[in-house]
Amino acid sequence: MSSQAAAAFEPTPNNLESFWMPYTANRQFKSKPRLFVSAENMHYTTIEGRKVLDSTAGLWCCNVGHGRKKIVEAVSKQIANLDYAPAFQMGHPMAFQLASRLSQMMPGDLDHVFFTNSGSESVDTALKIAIAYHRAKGQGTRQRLIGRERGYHGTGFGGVSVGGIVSNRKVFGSLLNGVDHLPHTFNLKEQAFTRGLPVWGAHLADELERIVTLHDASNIAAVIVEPVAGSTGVLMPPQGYLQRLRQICDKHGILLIFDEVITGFGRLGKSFATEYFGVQPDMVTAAKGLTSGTIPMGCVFIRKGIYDAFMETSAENMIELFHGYTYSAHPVACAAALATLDIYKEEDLFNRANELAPYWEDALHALKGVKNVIDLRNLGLIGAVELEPIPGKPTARAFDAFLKCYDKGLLIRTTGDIIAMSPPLIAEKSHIDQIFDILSGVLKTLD
Ligand code: PXG
Ligand code: PLP
Repeated sequence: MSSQAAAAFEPTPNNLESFWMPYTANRQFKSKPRLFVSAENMHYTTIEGRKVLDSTAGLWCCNVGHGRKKIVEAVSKQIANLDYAPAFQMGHPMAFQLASRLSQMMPGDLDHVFFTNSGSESVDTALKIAIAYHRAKGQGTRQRLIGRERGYHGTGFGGVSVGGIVSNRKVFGSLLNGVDHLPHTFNLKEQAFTRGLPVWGAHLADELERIVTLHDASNIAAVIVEPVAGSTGVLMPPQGYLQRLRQICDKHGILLIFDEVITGFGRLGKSFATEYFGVQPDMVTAAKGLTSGTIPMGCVFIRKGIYDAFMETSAENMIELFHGYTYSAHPVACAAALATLDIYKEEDLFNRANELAPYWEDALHALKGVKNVIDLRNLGLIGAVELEPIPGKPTARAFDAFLKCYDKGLLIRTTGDIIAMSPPLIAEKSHIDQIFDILSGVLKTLD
């Protein structure tokens, strides 16, 4: 063993420096770390032994709550039995079982599933399939991609390119070319304090016609949108907006992709937003709730006609799609996903979320009139509180709220000056009461 390798095995002090944390104010964090060491049901436990109520399902992912025995057992059994199987040119039975079960959750012919390890990979997968699909259909000029301002589609170059959050884009160069953005659908003046879907804004879908006129439909592959925009601070689609996007895409032969990384697996009180809104896209990207955050895994749902186009245009012994990941359909992730789907079903969690949603809405909107609150938005078990920024110090007020809630035993999530919440679907009314008690108390103490 080289002396350098040997040194790596020496016990070293637990130095916080080496880990470059993702999407984190590293220096602020390392000066006053916030560390979780365990979790059960609705609560985390900090390294100091304090309980913290989880109003965010981790990062929008732990939909069945924490420490669920069924998942723990399934994963333990699987890792002992088959730890890994090559993802390319080999398979294992659970991958097929999982894909079949997932495809039953989707309407119509959205019945093929491609596995990834995250939402970012799901998005890049869907964008690549869209471009390759048109080529397989003899329309190889359809290469342009259309995203939306304020959209979040993960951190791959594809996802950042179609995404529309300036800070995620501005220092990363020219990104993908051939990308346009629809306008976002938020308008504080028209929509403030709306419960559920805003009435104003469906006309913004018509901007797609303008982009089609500019480039011609023959050059456009796909439109990708989040049915409910999450990361940017929770923006609801105006009534009729998604239906209109579907109509315009149909008219011009453009594929419609719904990015359901957040909205999938019960967040809106239905299996997917696709079901909630009754709009069928051509592909759906998912991750997070697929394994309730326990093991990294994502997937893309793909309509049969898209899959068939690849099968029909290549020789039978040839690879039809040159794309995939070492860990696509990882056996341990499949075990976690199957156990998670069992829990959703056994505990009827999507309906449970649906039944809890009005209580959640009322609790959220009771914050109207609290100091600095300029908007409240909700759908299913998603809620957002938008705060008036401190002049010259954007994001500071919400971050202060985050730190103070954490001290008082509540985990919230902030983006800009917006607080976003999305509790596990197992939440009780008493948890909701506690979330808003702590939050309103903290908001009243802010500058
Ligand atoms: N698409 C959407 C719509 C997402 O919300 C991704 C893609 C990327 O997924 P991965 O698994 O690669 O992170 C996401 C992820 C937040 C927050 O607080 C949101 C996400 C991730 C982390 C934090 O809003 N969304
Ligand atoms: N980089 C190198 C050098 C690799 O060999 C591979 C996969 O074989 C990758 C990146 C991609 O890794 P993954 O398949 O886990 O996405």
